[in-house]
Amino acid sequence: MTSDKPAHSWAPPPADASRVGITLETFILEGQLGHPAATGAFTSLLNQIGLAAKLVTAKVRRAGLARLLGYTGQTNVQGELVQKLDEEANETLISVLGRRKHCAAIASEELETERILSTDPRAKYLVVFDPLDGSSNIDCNISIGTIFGVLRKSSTHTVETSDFLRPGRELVAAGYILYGSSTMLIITTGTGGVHGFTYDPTVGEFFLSHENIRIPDRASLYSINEGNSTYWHESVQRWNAWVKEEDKATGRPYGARYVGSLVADAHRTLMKGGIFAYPGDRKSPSGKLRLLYEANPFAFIFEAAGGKASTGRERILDIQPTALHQRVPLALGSIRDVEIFEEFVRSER
Ligand code: P6P
Repeated sequence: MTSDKPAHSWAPPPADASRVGITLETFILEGQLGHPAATGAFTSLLNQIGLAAKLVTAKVRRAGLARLLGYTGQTNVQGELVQKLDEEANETLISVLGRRKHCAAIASEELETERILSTDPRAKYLVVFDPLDGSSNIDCNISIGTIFGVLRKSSTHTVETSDFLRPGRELVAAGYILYGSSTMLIITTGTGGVHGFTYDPTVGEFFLSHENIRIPDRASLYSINEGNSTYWHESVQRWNAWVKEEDKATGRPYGARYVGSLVADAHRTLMKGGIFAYPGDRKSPSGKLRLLYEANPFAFIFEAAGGKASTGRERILDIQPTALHQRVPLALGSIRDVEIFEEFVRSER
């Protein structure tokens, strides 16, 4: 393994006066996301996602008071008990995205199959989302999040499942909302940089707070559920031992961080660098995370921020999906840290 010093965490550039107070809506309207084919419809769709984020954060922030915690008693397509907030967030996103007729259809973690929202020929976009990721943390007030990706509709016929089964490199936008100590919305169109907006509940607006986020090339942090180590393939066990060895030249031992909420673990990794991994193992050969609405959006974001996302063997964004809810092993983070992880996986005996 090469020895290269880990870089420092990304820190937002000093906000100069001209950049303070820019709202998400202004930033999108001014095409500052750098989307080459920015049209009114695309702008409108992204602003609708911003509205959905405000509505969901309002529910998340008062869940305990509005007795939204707990379970509905139903189970979703994943066989998981649906929490009331999951359902609320799912319905909010569907309702808001259906209003302006730019979104032809959605695919959600909470729905077995796609949902057609508009057959209007002007509806040019498809949206994939996990409405409330990390739901197992909802009742203990740990950070959770919404993950989304936007595809351009590639066919003229009414949307079918196959319209969603496209490699993540075809996304035209992706982002997430993190309901943490503050609510943040992170968004990218892939080419125009990755930008963070922090929600001010006193005025009900997302304000630009982290312009052009770049992930450090490497950092001494790793994030993985070590409770699964008995099931890991031997190469992952060797990697896990390697990050914990002492070697000052490569910033080891790495610090361990694990929330158990993908949006929280991924956001910290984006901001500070290092690696998040949910690998395949003997128990779950394809890992746990979903390709379409978890791995692909984050892979799109991390590559746009100068990071890397792979299964350990192949680029996430090149995977040809075969099913809406298929799982995929995920190694996400600083380019050098993911490369080191890949070197171990490829050395599997
Ligand atoms: P584990 C939450 O349920 C989730 O889908 C992701 O948000 C998170 O990264 C992962 O599962 C955590 O899984 O097995 O470590 O509890």
